[in-house]
Amino acid sequence: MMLPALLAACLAVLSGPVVAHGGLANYTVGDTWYRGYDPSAPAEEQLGQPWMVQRQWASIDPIFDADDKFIACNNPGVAPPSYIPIEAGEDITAVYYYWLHPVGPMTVWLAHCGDDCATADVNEVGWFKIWEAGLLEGNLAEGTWYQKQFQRWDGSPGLWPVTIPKSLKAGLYMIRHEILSIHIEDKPQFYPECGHLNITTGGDVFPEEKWLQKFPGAYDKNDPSIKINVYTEEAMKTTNYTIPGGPVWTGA
Ligand SMILES: *[C@@H]1O[C@H](CO)[C@@H](O)[C@H](O)[C@H]1NC(C)=O
Ligand SMILES: *[C@@H]1O[C@H](CO)[C@@H](O)[C@H](O)[C@H]1NC(C)=O
Ligand SMILES: *[C@@H]1O[C@H](CO)[C@@H](O)[C@H](O)[C@H]1NC(C)=O
Ligand SMILES: [Cu+2]
Repeated sequence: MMLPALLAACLAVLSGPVVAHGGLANYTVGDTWYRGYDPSAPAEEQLGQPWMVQRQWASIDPIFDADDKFIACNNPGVAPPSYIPIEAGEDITAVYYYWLHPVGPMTVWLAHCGDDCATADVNEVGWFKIWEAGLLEGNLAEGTWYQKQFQRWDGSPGLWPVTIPKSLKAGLYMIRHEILSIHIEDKPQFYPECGHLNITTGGDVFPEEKWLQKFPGAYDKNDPSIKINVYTEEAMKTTNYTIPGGPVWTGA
Protein backbone atom coordinates (compact mmCIF):
# COMPACT_ATOMS: atom_id res chain seq x y z
CA MET A 1 0.00 0.00 0.00
CA MET A 2 2.70 2.48 0.83
CA LEU A 3 5.30 3.66 -1.61
CA PRO A 4 4.34 1.53 -4.58
CA ALA A 5 6.70 3.41 -6.88
CA LEU A 6 9.69 2.85 -4.65
CA LEU A 7 8.82 -0.77 -4.14
CA ALA A 8 8.48 -1.32 -7.86
CA ALA A 9 11.85 0.31 -8.34
CA CYS A 10 13.45 -2.06 -5.84
CA LEU A 11 11.94 -5.10 -7.50
CA ALA A 12 13.00 -3.89 -10.93
CA VAL A 13 16.52 -3.54 -9.65
CA LEU A 14 16.46 -6.95 -8.04
CA SER A 15 15.18 -8.79 -11.07
CA GLY A 16 17.02 -6.68 -13.63
CA PRO A 17 19.66 -8.39 -15.74
CA VAL A 18 23.12 -6.85 -15.85
CA VAL A 19 22.01 -3.41 -14.75
CA ALA A 20 21.33 -4.33 -11.13
CA HIS A 21 23.46 -3.03 -8.28
CA GLY A 22 26.75 -1.28 -9.02
CA GLY A 23 30.22 -0.34 -7.92
CA LEU A 24 33.05 2.14 -8.05
CA ALA A 25 34.38 2.27 -11.63
CA ASN A 26 37.06 4.96 -11.71
CA TYR A 27 38.65 7.71 -9.63
CA THR A 28 39.63 11.28 -10.45
CA VAL A 29 42.00 13.69 -8.71
CA GLY A 30 41.94 17.13 -10.27
CA ASP A 31 41.99 16.54 -14.02
CA THR A 32 43.67 13.17 -13.76
CA TRP A 33 41.56 10.11 -14.24
CA TYR A 34 42.42 6.67 -12.84
CA ARG A 35 40.80 3.59 -14.18
CA GLY A 36 39.45 1.08 -11.67
CA TYR A 37 38.89 -2.65 -11.86
CA ASP A 38 35.94 -3.84 -13.95
CA PRO A 39 34.50 -7.12 -12.64
CA SER A 40 32.61 -7.69 -15.89
CA ALA A 41 35.80 -7.55 -18.03
CA PRO A 42 38.41 -10.35 -18.22
CA ALA A 43 40.63 -10.31 -15.10
CA GLU A 44 43.79 -11.19 -17.06
CA GLU A 45 43.50 -7.95 -19.03
CA GLN A 46 43.51 -5.91 -15.84
CA LEU A 47 45.38 -7.58 -12.99
CA GLY A 48 48.96 -6.40 -12.65
CA GLN A 49 48.58 -3.73 -15.33
CA PRO A 50 50.77 -0.75 -14.45
CA TRP A 51 47.79 1.63 -14.55
CA MET A 52 45.75 -0.36 -12.03
CA VAL A 53 45.15 1.49 -8.74
CA GLN A 54 42.09 -0.34 -7.43
CA ARG A 55 41.92 -3.69 -5.67
CA GLN A 56 40.23 -6.43 -7.64
CA TRP A 57 36.61 -6.79 -6.54
CA ALA A 58 34.24 -9.68 -6.89
CA SER A 59 31.08 -8.34 -8.46
CA ILE A 60 28.51 -5.59 -8.47
CA ASP A 61 26.36 -7.73 -6.18
CA PRO A 62 26.01 -6.69 -2.56
CA ILE A 63 27.44 -8.30 0.55
CA PHE A 64 24.61 -8.98 2.98
CA ASP A 65 26.46 -9.91 6.14
CA ALA A 66 28.33 -7.31 8.22
CA ASP A 67 30.56 -10.15 9.47
CA ASP A 68 31.55 -11.34 5.98
CA LYS A 69 35.27 -10.81 5.53
CA PHE A 70 34.62 -9.57 2.01
CA ILE A 71 33.01 -6.52 3.59
CA ALA A 72 36.46 -4.94 3.78
CA CYS A 73 37.03 -4.57 0.05
CA ASN A 74 34.41 -6.66 -1.79
CA ASN A 75 36.75 -9.63 -2.05
CA PRO A 76 40.28 -9.23 -0.73
CA GLY A 77 41.41 -9.84 -4.32
CA VAL A 78 44.59 -9.08 -6.17
CA ALA A 79 46.22 -5.81 -5.11
CA PRO A 80 47.06 -3.26 -7.80
CA PRO A 81 50.69 -2.40 -8.61
CA SER A 82 50.12 1.36 -8.60
CA TYR A 83 48.94 4.13 -6.31
CA ILE A 84 46.92 7.27 -6.92
CA PRO A 85 49.17 10.17 -5.95
CA ILE A 86 47.29 12.77 -3.93
CA GLU A 87 48.09 15.48 -1.40
CA ALA A 88 46.33 15.71 1.94
CA GLY A 89 43.66 18.39 1.54
CA GLU A 90 42.95 17.45 -2.08
CA ASP A 91 39.72 15.88 -3.29
CA ILE A 92 39.39 12.40 -4.69
CA THR A 93 36.23 11.70 -6.69
CA ALA A 94 34.82 8.23 -7.00
CA VAL A 95 33.03 7.66 -10.33
CA TYR A 96 30.20 5.12 -10.54
CA TYR A 97 28.57 4.03 -13.80
CA TYR A 98 25.15 4.65 -12.27
CA TRP A 99 23.51 4.06 -8.95
CA LEU A 100 19.97 2.75 -8.52
CA HIS A 101 19.31 2.47 -4.79
CA PRO A 102 17.98 5.45 -2.84
CA VAL A 103 18.10 4.60 0.88
CA GLY A 104 20.98 4.30 3.35
CA PRO A 105 24.29 5.90 4.27
CA MET A 106 27.50 6.34 2.27
CA THR A 107 30.89 6.36 3.97
CA VAL A 108 34.58 6.69 3.08
CA TRP A 109 37.42 5.17 5.09
CA LEU A 110 41.22 5.22 5.02
CA ALA A 111 43.74 2.74 6.41
CA HIS A 112 47.49 3.22 6.62
CA CYS A 113 49.29 0.38 4.85
CA GLY A 114 52.83 0.61 6.20
CA ASP A 115 55.53 0.14 3.56
CA ASP A 116 53.34 -1.53 0.94
CA CYS A 117 49.58 -1.69 0.41
CA ALA A 118 49.95 -4.85 -1.65
CA THR A 119 51.07 -6.88 1.36
CA ALA A 120 48.75 -5.20 3.88
CA ASP A 121 45.78 -7.37 4.93
CA VAL A 122 42.47 -5.61 4.28
CA ASN A 123 40.94 -7.43 7.25
CA GLU A 124 43.75 -6.44 9.65
CA VAL A 125 44.57 -2.83 8.83
CA GLY A 126 43.10 -0.06 11.02
CA TRP A 127 40.34 1.74 9.15
CA PHE A 128 39.19 5.23 10.12
CA LYS A 129 36.17 6.98 8.69
CA ILE A 130 36.88 10.29 6.94
CA TRP A 131 33.49 11.06 5.43
CA GLU A 132 29.84 10.12 5.78
CA ALA A 133 26.42 11.18 4.58
CA GLY A 134 23.04 9.73 5.43
CA LEU A 135 19.54 11.13 5.77
CA LEU A 136 19.62 14.79 4.72
CA GLU A 137 15.98 15.62 5.44
CA GLY A 138 12.58 14.08 5.96
CA ASN A 139 11.72 10.61 7.24
CA LEU A 140 13.51 7.30 6.77
CA ALA A 141 11.20 6.01 4.04
CA GLU A 142 10.46 9.06 1.96
CA GLY A 143 13.11 11.54 3.00
CA THR A 144 16.08 12.71 1.01
CA TRP A 145 19.16 10.62 1.53
CA TYR A 146 22.53 11.57 0.08
CA GLN A 147 22.26 8.20 -1.68
CA LYS A 148 18.98 9.30 -3.26
CA GLN A 149 20.72 12.34 -4.68
CA PHE A 150 23.51 10.08 -5.92
CA GLN A 151 20.98 7.84 -7.66
CA ARG A 152 21.00 7.96 -11.48
CA TRP A 153 18.33 6.55 -13.74
CA ASP A 154 19.51 8.36 -16.88
CA GLY A 155 22.77 6.43 -17.31
CA SER A 156 25.01 9.35 -16.37
CA PRO A 157 27.93 8.58 -14.05
CA GLY A 158 27.64 9.26 -10.33
CA LEU A 159 30.34 11.52 -8.92
CA TRP A 160 31.27 11.28 -5.25
CA PRO A 161 33.95 13.79 -4.20
CA VAL A 162 35.66 13.55 -0.81
CA THR A 163 38.53 15.56 0.70
CA ILE A 164 41.54 13.85 2.26
CA PRO A 165 41.98 15.46 5.71
CA LYS A 166 44.64 18.14 5.33
CA SER A 167 46.47 17.37 8.56
CA LEU A 168 46.88 13.64 7.82
CA LYS A 169 50.48 12.51 7.61
CA ALA A 170 51.79 11.43 4.22
CA GLY A 171 52.18 7.74 3.36
CA LEU A 172 50.61 4.79 1.60
CA TYR A 173 46.93 4.27 2.37
CA MET A 174 43.96 2.24 1.25
CA ILE A 175 40.78 4.14 0.56
CA ARG A 176 37.48 2.35 1.03
CA HIS A 177 34.19 3.65 -0.36
CA GLU A 178 31.05 2.00 0.93
CA ILE A 179 27.42 2.40 0.01
CA LEU A 180 25.00 0.72 2.43
CA SER A 181 21.54 0.23 0.95
CA ILE A 182 18.72 -0.53 3.38
CA HIS A 183 15.66 -0.44 1.14
CA ILE A 184 14.82 -4.08 1.91
CA GLU A 185 13.60 -5.02 5.39
CA ASP A 186 16.32 -6.52 7.59
CA LYS A 187 18.48 -7.22 4.55
CA PRO A 188 21.25 -4.62 4.41
CA GLN A 189 23.32 -4.48 1.24
CA PHE A 190 26.95 -3.42 1.56
CA TYR A 191 28.81 -2.23 -1.54
CA PRO A 192 32.49 -1.59 -0.71
CA GLU A 193 35.45 -1.04 -3.05
CA CYS A 194 39.06 -0.16 -2.20
CA GLY A 195 41.87 1.65 -3.96
CA HIS A 196 45.48 2.47 -3.13
CA LEU A 197 46.64 6.02 -2.41
CA ASN A 198 50.07 7.54 -2.12
CA ILE A 199 49.44 10.62 0.02
CA THR A 200 52.54 12.47 -1.05
CA THR A 201 52.35 15.64 1.05
CA GLY A 202 50.53 15.81 4.34
CA GLY A 203 50.48 17.16 7.84
CA ASP A 204 51.77 15.50 10.97
CA VAL A 205 48.62 13.94 12.38
CA PHE A 206 47.48 10.34 12.47
CA PRO A 207 44.32 9.16 14.28
CA GLU A 208 44.75 7.63 17.71
CA GLU A 209 44.11 3.95 18.28
CA LYS A 210 40.49 4.50 19.36
CA TRP A 211 39.59 5.67 15.85
CA LEU A 212 40.94 2.55 14.13
CA GLN A 213 38.55 -0.27 13.31
CA LYS A 214 38.58 -3.52 11.42
CA PHE A 215 36.35 -4.86 8.67
CA PRO A 216 34.63 -7.03 9.67
CA GLY A 217 34.37 -5.58 13.17
CA ALA A 218 33.38 -1.96 12.65
CA TYR A 219 29.71 -2.93 12.37
CA ASP A 220 27.36 -4.92 14.55
CA LYS A 221 24.88 -6.79 12.39
CA ASN A 222 22.16 -6.07 14.98
CA ASP A 223 22.83 -2.34 14.94
CA PRO A 224 19.36 -0.72 14.58
CA SER A 225 20.76 1.32 11.68
CA ILE A 226 21.75 -1.88 9.85
CA LYS A 227 19.01 -4.35 10.77
CA ILE A 228 16.22 -1.99 9.90
CA ASN A 229 12.90 -1.68 8.14
CA VAL A 230 12.49 1.85 6.84
CA TYR A 231 8.91 1.29 5.68
CA THR A 232 7.12 0.89 9.02
CA GLU A 233 4.66 3.44 10.43
CA GLU A 234 7.31 4.22 13.03
CA ALA A 235 10.00 4.78 10.41
CA MET A 236 7.71 7.12 8.51
CA LYS A 237 7.79 9.33 11.60
CA THR A 238 11.53 9.00 12.22
CA THR A 239 13.65 11.83 10.92
CA ASN A 240 17.02 10.86 12.40
CA TYR A 241 19.39 8.14 11.28
CA THR A 242 22.63 7.24 13.01
CA ILE A 243 25.26 6.24 10.47
CA PRO A 244 26.96 3.05 11.66
CA GLY A 245 30.70 2.72 12.25
CA GLY A 246 31.23 5.58 14.69
CA PRO A 247 32.13 9.22 14.13
CA VAL A 248 34.19 10.74 11.34
CA TRP A 249 37.84 11.56 12.02
CA THR A 250 38.27 15.09 10.76
CA GLY A 251 41.97 15.41 11.39
CA ALA A 252 41.49 18.27 13.81
C1 LIG B 1 35.71 3.90 -16.27
O1 LIG B 1 36.81 3.55 -17.05
C2 LIG B 1 36.51 2.62 -18.09
C3 LIG B 1 37.80 2.17 -18.70
O2 LIG B 1 38.42 3.17 -19.43
C4 LIG B 1 35.56 3.27 -19.08
O3 LIG B 1 35.27 2.37 -20.13
C5 LIG B 1 34.31 3.67 -18.34
O4 LIG B 1 33.45 4.36 -19.20
C6 LIG B 1 34.62 4.51 -17.13
N1 LIG B 1 33.37 4.61 -16.38
C7 LIG B 1 33.01 5.71 -15.76
C8 LIG B 1 31.69 5.68 -15.09
O5 LIG B 1 33.73 6.69 -15.68
C1 LIG C 1 54.90 7.94 -3.17
O1 LIG C 1 55.17 9.27 -3.54
C2 LIG C 1 56.46 9.72 -3.17
C3 LIG C 1 56.54 11.20 -3.46
O2 LIG C 1 56.27 11.46 -4.81
C4 LIG C 1 57.50 8.91 -3.94
O3 LIG C 1 58.79 9.30 -3.55
C5 LIG C 1 57.31 7.44 -3.62
O4 LIG C 1 58.18 6.66 -4.41
C6 LIG C 1 55.86 7.01 -3.89
N1 LIG C 1 55.68 5.64 -3.42
C7 LIG C 1 55.12 4.70 -4.16
C8 LIG C 1 55.07 3.35 -3.56
O5 LIG C 1 54.65 4.92 -5.26
C1 LIG D 1 16.89 8.19 16.36
O1 LIG D 1 17.22 8.73 17.64
C2 LIG D 1 16.77 7.93 18.73
C3 LIG D 1 16.98 8.71 20.01
O2 LIG D 1 18.31 9.13 20.11
C4 LIG D 1 17.53 6.61 18.70
O3 LIG D 1 17.11 5.77 19.76
C5 LIG D 1 17.24 5.91 17.38
O4 LIG D 1 17.99 4.72 17.29
C6 LIG D 1 17.56 6.82 16.22
N1 LIG D 1 17.08 6.18 15.00
C7 LIG D 1 17.89 5.84 14.01
C8 LIG D 1 17.25 5.14 12.88
O5 LIG D 1 19.09 6.06 14.00
CU1 LIG E 1 21.46 -3.46 -5.88
